[in-house]
Amino acid sequence: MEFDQIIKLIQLKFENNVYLIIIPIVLLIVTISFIISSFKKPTINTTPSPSPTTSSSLNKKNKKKNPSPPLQSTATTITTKLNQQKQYTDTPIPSPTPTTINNTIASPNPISISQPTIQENKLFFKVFRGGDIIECIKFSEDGKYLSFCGTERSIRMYLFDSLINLKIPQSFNLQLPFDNATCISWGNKTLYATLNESQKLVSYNILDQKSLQTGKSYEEGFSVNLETKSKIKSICSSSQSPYILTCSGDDTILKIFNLKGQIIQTLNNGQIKNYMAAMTQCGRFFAIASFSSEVKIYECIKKKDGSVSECKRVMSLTGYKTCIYSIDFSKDGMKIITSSKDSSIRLWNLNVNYKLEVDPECTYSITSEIGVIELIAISPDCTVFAGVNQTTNVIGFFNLSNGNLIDSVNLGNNHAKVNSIAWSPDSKYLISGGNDKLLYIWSNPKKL
Ligand SMILES: *[C@@H]1O[C@H](CO)[C@@H](O)[C@H](O)[C@H]1NC(C)=O
Ligand SMILES: *[C@@H]1O[C@H](CO)[C@@H](O)[C@H](O)[C@H]1NC(C)=O
Ligand SMILES: *[C@@H]1O[C@H](CO)[C@@H](O)[C@H](O)[C@H]1NC(C)=O
Ligand SMILES: *[C@@H]1O[C@H](CO)[C@@H](O)[C@H](O)[C@H]1NC(C)=O
Ligand SMILES: *[C@@H]1O[C@H](CO)[C@@H](O)[C@H](O)[C@H]1NC(C)=O
Ligand SMILES: CC(=O)N[C@H]1CO[C@H](CO)[C@@H](O)[C@@H]1O
Repeated sequence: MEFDQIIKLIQLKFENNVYLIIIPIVLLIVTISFIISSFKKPTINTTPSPSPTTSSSLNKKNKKKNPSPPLQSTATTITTKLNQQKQYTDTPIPSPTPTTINNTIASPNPISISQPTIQENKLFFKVFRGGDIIECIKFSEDGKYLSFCGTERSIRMYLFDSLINLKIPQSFNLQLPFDNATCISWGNKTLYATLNESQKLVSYNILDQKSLQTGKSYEEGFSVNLETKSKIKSICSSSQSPYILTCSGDDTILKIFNLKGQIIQTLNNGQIKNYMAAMTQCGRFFAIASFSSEVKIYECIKKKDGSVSECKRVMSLTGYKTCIYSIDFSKDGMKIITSSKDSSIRLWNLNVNYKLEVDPECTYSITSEIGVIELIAISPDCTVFAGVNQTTNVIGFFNLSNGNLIDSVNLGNNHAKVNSIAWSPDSKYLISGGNDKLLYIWSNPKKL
């Protein structure tokens, strides 16, 4: 039945009380359109700016443009934000000034935020940036910095709050010496990175906001040779952990460094190929996903002075028949989730008496509804986990308590291969990034 037919019907029923009908309908339409508009990214200006429309749409697209000023910005606030950003940028990224004032930006390095185009309710927004492929995304534990690296000569740092709330986010880059970073990880106000060509482990002390405003945002720390030719798959650290763990892929070597960058221990996981390592927040345990069907869990013993004396294998997750692609610990370290080549996802309870050689119990094993999951991450609030199928580029959000799929998004083409995902520490957002060089910021479907 057509809409106007319905109206007619209602009108017939109520005879002359037309206004009684029209007013509620108008109210309904207004409410619906309000609901629809509230699904869109809040910072995007929906109210038309007093200047010509090109200006407002240009501002939108230019939000991420680094030091080059938004062309038509009439608003003075934009300028202030730009100045702010300049202070946060150690070395401004030279970006050619766009020559058009159209919606499409002529610059080859567009850095901007777009309105949602896919799965509108879940995509909070996406960030177009001037960089290349994104390999690794990590949040600082306090959620202040969103950092990522990839095929570029710098590690990018966004002040996450400004990325979510401001038109011009505050950011700076950590410059890398003729190299690209493959993995990054946060410690106590320190960022650790592994470099691709020089095979080094490097550290950067991230200076606080006050120092940022004086222009200096970081200091270089140590730089040590990893002494491996194999590609580093993971680096693990935390503000509480007295060590940094690196996990290399082909030679299956795990290296444990103290926070000064001195090697403490070298371990061979001996499982043909390592896919990744994960560590508990406090650093007491770490686990390795590998080509073998067994996940080995190691414990690191602390000495009285807080440093690490030794890490040794204490538990195993067994029962799989295929290789394990990805693992993640819950924030409290009591659970671990695993995803394997046979499309199964298993949650394990680690709260067992492993000293009596009791192995962790499998809480559930489910078959993933989105196929094989190669990246898995539990939300910090321990309610959902996200999983990525890197062939279809589907990101699924699952209920952690039973493994049910809550929601999914599909990036759907091979150029968009997702290489990394990271939860914001408040569990509100999942960030993904990969071969399409974009950062996607997804809303946690449980928090919508
Ligand atoms: C910009 O807009 C003008 C007029 O609308 C059009 O002639 C021109 O081709 C556009 N330029 C680009 C790069 O889209
Ligand atoms: C690392 O180096 C290899 C070649 O040595 C290259 O194929 C790969 O793209 C590089 N990765 C990054 C992130 O630069
Ligand atoms: C982090 O470092 C600061 C000093 O730089 C220290 O006061 C603080 O206790 C450290 N936090 C942790 C969790 O180790
Ligand atoms: C992703 O999912 C599809 C469909 O379930 C499956 O065919 C594919 O094998 C999965 N990806 C990988 C890497 O296995
Ligand atoms: C997750 O599952 C639990 C237990 O079945 C249920 O109580 C909860 O509502 C579910 N959460 C979501 C977001 O589906
Ligand atoms: C070793 C090295 O620097 N590799 C690449 C890092 O990324 C840039 C792109 O920004 C490439 O040009 C380099 O070749």
